[in-house]
Amino acid sequence: MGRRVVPMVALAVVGVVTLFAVNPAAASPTSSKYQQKSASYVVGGVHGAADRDRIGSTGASIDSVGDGTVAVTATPDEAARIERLGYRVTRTRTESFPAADSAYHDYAEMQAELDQAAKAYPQIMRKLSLGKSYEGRDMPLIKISDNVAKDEDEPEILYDAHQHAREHLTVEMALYLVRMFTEGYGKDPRITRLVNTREIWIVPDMNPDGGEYDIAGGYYHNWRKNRQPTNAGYKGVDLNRNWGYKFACCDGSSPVVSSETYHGPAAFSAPETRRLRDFVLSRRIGGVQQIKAAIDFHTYSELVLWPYGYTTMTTAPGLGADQQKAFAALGGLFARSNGYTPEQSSSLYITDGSIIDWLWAAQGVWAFTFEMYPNSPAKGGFYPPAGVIAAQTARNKDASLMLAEYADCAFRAIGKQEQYCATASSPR
Ligand code: 0X9
Ligand code: CA
Ligand code: CA
Ligand code: ZN
Repeated sequence: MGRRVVPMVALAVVGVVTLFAVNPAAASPTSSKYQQKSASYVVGGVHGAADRDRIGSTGASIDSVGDGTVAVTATPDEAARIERLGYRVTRTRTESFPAADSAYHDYAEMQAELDQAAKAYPQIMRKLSLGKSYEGRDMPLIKISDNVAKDEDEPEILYDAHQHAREHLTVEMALYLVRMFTEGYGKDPRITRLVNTREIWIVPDMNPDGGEYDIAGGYYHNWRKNRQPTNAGYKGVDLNRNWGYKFACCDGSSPVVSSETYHGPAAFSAPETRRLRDFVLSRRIGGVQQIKAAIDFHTYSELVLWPYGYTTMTTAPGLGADQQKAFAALGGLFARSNGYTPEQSSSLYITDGSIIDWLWAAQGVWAFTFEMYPNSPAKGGFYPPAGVIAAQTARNKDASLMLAEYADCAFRAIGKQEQYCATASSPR
């Protein structure tokens, strides 16, 4: 283990890790535009469309309409304006990060930033929903493309984040990608071409319940799993052991409910994995999976990983020699751009029921796991200071773009596009 930190084994030093979590010098803004912090409020005394229009005209976004109430996302200024119009305004209780780490987005702040981006870029971005988490939180789904309202015949890409609750930097990564594709459109030619020729799906928060629990009470809980109760009173299924390919096959997960890698009673027993599975299945059109490539973001160890996780064999059923070579070639390209270490996922340790094994074996998606910053517990482990967010998300810009560029023909990475991809030869 001298060469690098193995992520799950890093659990053993959890006590040390938390010490690094609080760094008073760390808070620093991540991006220009969305820095006024929005929050969720319930507005009372709302009796019809005219009231809702008045509330909306303050700039607040109306998230849902209740009986005499509306739920809104608003900045403090907007909330004050709504109050001055004569409505009752109550802050919805949500968890937030410790003060030193307040540049990290909690659930409400993430939703607010996504709402604002969707409002600012209606031509190319839509905020949709995967459905609800176990505790009923909405799981946002972002689509970015030209003619975003239309399902066009363009290679589709999936970026998902935050299967593991304490891996908060991955939510920042997803928000970075949203900003990169929206703010870069029409400015950066590479981004513009991708938005015009791809359909990009971003799932910023696969585990909203676990994420909020992890920061509850103003300190970190080192929580990994979701928050679904098990039969024995313990809570939580490891979402990245709950996927339906070779589920629980190979000792790469645990049947013990209290375990950090508890795989759940059955594949897709967790609502959160079901939600993303159902979405991915819905992208199978006329028997052809539209999503061609994916990155599943985790922390930490600075690794680029590819299938399979359930076996250390480099080729296996559904993973032939050329496919393996293409995975390794792409992984190598990504790793050269972000400075991570590239390897087959099982060279870390065996994982069964992980998302990338399912995406590849069941759906043919060129799926990678990125383990982000840091590469050691001494740099913060799962809780690096907020000051690193900007650099450590931007670090994956090029690799994320390359994934989207190669989505039309991954075999181009080994020069075999003629053989395998018929007409495709370069990014359109
Ligand atoms: O164990 C995991 O799920 C990932 N490491 S973490 O520390 N973020 O929990 C690694 C998963 C890599 N393996 C596969 N994706 N198969
Ligand atoms: Ca399009
Ligand atoms: Ca499409
Ligand atoms: Zn993880």
